[in-house]
Amino acid sequence: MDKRKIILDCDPGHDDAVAIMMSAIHPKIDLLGITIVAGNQTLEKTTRNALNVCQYLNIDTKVYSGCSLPMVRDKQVIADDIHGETGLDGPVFDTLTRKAEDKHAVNYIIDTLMESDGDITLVPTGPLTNIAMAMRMEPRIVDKIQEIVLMGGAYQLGNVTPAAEFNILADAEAAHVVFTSGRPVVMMGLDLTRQALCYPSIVERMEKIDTKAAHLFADLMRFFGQQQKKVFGWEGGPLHDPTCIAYLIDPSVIEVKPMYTEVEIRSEKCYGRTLCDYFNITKEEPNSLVAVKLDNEKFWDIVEECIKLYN
Ligand SMILES: [Ca+2]
Repeated sequence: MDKRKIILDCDPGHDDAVAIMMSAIHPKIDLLGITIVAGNQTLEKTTRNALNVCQYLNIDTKVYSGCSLPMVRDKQVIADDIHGETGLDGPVFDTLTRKAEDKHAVNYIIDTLMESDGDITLVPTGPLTNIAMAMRMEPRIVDKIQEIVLMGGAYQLGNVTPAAEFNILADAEAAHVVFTSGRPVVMMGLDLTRQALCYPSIVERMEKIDTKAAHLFADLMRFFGQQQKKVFGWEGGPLHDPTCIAYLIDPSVIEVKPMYTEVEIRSEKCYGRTLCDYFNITKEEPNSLVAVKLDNEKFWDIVEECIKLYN
């Protein structure tokens, strides 16, 4: 079977944790490395969370810590209202013995791409700082990237401001670098991920599988669901980041539409907006495939399949 080689660049984060879980085990994915960026919580915490998930699930993929601040702005936006004080509130982990590699995530991304045959897909599920920094530090990597399948943005409603989604808002300049890089971007925005609400019935369905992964999933999603209800009033939390992984496993799970997308970096109120030209009003050549529709049944079947693969 053809395995898709990926680097998962994440900021765990409840939904990032599930993305790690799925990408590390599925036979269609070759998870080369996990790179960490500040986002849902500080870099120290997001790195720790990734290591905790890997240790708990016996995932031996190396973890590289990356950028702790956005490229231009001097303050890191975090999402502790959704992900809690640790950034991964809910599950209880054993004492952490695993450590991140000494190499910086940006250097890892550059070296891995430069040594590759152009067959690596980048999967960013946090702010795009590490990816954009790598592109600026070594522009030759850009042509080596097979595809960028990211979670971020929205062509409709934002979630941190009325205009913007968290990952893009947290480092809009970095997002601008990525969207103007010339490489194909597949954008799993909020329009799509809000179709992946993890209702209590889904949590129960997964918990019944009764593997370590199943219990971790349930502990994560119970906390995540509660917070989402407080902030957005939904009965379930949108499982944002795993949509990228599901798409790589089976592209037919998500319908995408080519659009020209620009990231707003000048506006005060609309900073971080992904301006997706749904109707091609500007007549610009599309630079992104924007996700519009999720096959809900198929998506949860893929999540279930991954959880079942852990014994
Ligand atoms: Ca994330």
